[in-house]
Amino acid sequence: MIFSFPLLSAEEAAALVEHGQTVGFSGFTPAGAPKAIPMAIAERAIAEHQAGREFQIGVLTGASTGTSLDGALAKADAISFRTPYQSDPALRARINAGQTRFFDMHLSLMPQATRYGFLGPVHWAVVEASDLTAGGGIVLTSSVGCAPTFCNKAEKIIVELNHRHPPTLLGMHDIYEPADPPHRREIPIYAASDRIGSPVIKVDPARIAGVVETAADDETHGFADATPITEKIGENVAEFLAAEIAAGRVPKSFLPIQSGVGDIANAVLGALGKHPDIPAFEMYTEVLQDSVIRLMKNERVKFASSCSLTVSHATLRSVYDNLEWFRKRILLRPQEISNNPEVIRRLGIISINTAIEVDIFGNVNSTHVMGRQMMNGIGGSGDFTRNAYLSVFTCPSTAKGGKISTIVPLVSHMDHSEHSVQIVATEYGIADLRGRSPYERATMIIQNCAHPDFRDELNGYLEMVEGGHTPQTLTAAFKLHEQYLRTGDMRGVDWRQFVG
Ligand code: 0RQ
Repeated sequence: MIFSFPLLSAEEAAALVEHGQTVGFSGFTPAGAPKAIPMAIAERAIAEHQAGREFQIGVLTGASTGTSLDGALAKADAISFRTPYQSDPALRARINAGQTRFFDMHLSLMPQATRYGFLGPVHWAVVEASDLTAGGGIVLTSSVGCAPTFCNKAEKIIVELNHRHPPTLLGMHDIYEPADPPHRREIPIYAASDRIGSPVIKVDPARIAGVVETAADDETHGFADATPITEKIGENVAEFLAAEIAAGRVPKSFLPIQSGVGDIANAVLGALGKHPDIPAFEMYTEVLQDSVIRLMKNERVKFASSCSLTVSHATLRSVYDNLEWFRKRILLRPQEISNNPEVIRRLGIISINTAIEVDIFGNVNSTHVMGRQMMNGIGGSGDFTRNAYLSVFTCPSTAKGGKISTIVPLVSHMDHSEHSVQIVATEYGIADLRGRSPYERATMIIQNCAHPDFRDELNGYLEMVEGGHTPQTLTAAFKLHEQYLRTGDMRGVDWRQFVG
């Protein structure tokens, strides 16, 4: 027993979950996701399938999880429905094969959608904890995600008590759930470091069905070192923001930064940290990567509010070894607060996210390859982009060895529209779309951001179009994509068939 909670094996916990039920798991990209229980549920699904019985569950999380959760359950064909974000190759393959229903949603909306009942009943909350208090206080681990809402909404809770995270994490989390309309009030955060909630998730102890003890690392990995291309993108963004400060459009004290996931995001943060004209800054973001911890140690990042600590094992260990120092500088919040539109607009966040492709008018595709294949999901990029003081999208100008231009006439799937996207940055430069007409945006994006191998082709498209506020030819707009799908190369599109 841990206090009055029954101690269970992972298999005993998995046996409580029934076919057709929905489970809300803690975890966010993939920090703080349970590991032992989902693996045991996957084993159970395999055994049930071998016995000729159905076994699938609905899987709700904060964001992506690791191989023990999304990976194991997908390989066991145990997921009927999944939301709001994923990045596991096995799950992605099932989604793109039409075998798993996936609902791609803004991460800030996940907790309220769960509370409003939009996603149906939640039968179980399975949450990773670093400690439990006698009164039913759950101390989370390296993320908050949607765990508070799952705990409050689910019929029953199972806790995975992971001894890899110290109980002294108490105080790193700020748990707050807003009231629902018509009773919602303002969220009283006026600075990235403001605390508004409780350090633990408070639940009725009677709702905790059991505790499974584990000692497993987060299934995070480090990021690749900056390449010449990601480094150049980072420098371009840093130069642009320094110039905005110099021009008086961004306060001299700078503004809090939100940064997406991945190698480009890591390189951009590194460049911001190095730039002599950018002062030490704060983060109000959803994911903290290794680069932020490094910048904190160098006193270039003063404070970071986030939803998760998605860092390498060595970096997490260094945080835990100096917990008193970091506790004053890092706060982990639920995703409906880390990604909250009201707070993002109030604090004046500069958002920096990565695109799969951008069109010449400034629409951004963050999620689908060639319009059809789901990559990860929109994640929090829309929460931040739509409400940012300045919204930036970065991407290399080409993909797949130069055969794909990430700058296209029309995005093959749209996540962020021209109305929300302000700055586009590639290794070639920056396009500042603020206050520009569609034609001006198009010439600027082609000139400043497109790879030289594709500039003539994109200009050719623009020259071919006759008139209209947004110069677009619907029959030709996907010609680059269509040629790539046919030949494996977007280069050398011939527009003559579309002219006259
Ligand atoms: O595939 O590895 O097989 O070569 O896409 O691309 O350049 O490595 O970039 O890892 O930063 O991911 C948009 C997916 C970028 C990510 C996306 C191929 C490319 C490669 C990955 P390979 P890169 P990244 C906060 C914000 C949405 C959510 C978000 C993402 C692979 O940033 O999921 O922003 N964003 N959340 O080759 C075909 C193109 C391509 C392409 C890239 N045009 N066509 N393939 N690739 N461009 C975090 C959260 O919300 C949790």
